[in-house]
Amino acid sequence: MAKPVDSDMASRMASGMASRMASGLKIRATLLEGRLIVAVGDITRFSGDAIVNAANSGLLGGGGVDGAIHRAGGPAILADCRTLRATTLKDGLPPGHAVATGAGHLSVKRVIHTVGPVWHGGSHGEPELLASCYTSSLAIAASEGLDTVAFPAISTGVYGYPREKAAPVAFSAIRDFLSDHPTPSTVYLVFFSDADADVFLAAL
Ligand code: AR6
Repeated sequence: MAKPVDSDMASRMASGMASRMASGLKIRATLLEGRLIVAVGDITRFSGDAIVNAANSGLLGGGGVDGAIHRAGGPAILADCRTLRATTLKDGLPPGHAVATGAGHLSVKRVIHTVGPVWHGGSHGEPELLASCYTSSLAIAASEGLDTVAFPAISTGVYGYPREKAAPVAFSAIRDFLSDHPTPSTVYLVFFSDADADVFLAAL
């Protein structure tokens, strides 16, 4: 027969569960003195100040995490993207750049859209462009006072950037930005699976 669980134990279990599941995501590791959290889950469930979208230059939606963000956020995000394309971004958003929109139904204030590089073997500026995605997105967060920001693993899906090569680029860009800026106070790197998070952690 199972042992009865006393109330102290029940509350310890509940609080442990809460910390492992903060912001709707499973926490896998905490780095950079608590300012970088490696998590697993669906980034559209993140509750905080901003989510970063791995978009394309057209900014009008797509597959992968881009499709998931537009589906979960609803039409307000696409409406903001269309306004940008009609005004300041007539030629689209270049790789390595970032721009913010509203977040529709998501549990964040802003979506920061960035365009990662397509992987062409690594000698076509891919690492610099990938680092620039993280840095440009973080610069928007800092300038808008967005304190908790979640990133997906930019370029590592449809755009084909090898996960183990993207990991140190993402980590260094985030570390360098945070060392110079108090905002955002906390960055989440959200992987879609435990296996993807394992690759990231092993590659550091
Ligand atoms: N939550 C967290 N991570 C996710 C989710 C999710 N809901 N869905 C996918 N991922 P990708 P890219 C992971 O392809 O490589 C789109 O069509 C996924 O496992 O979304 O930058 C755009 O419109 C992968 O690790 O983005 C562009 O055309 C990571 O997110 C193009 O894809 C990025 O995969 C951009 O390609």
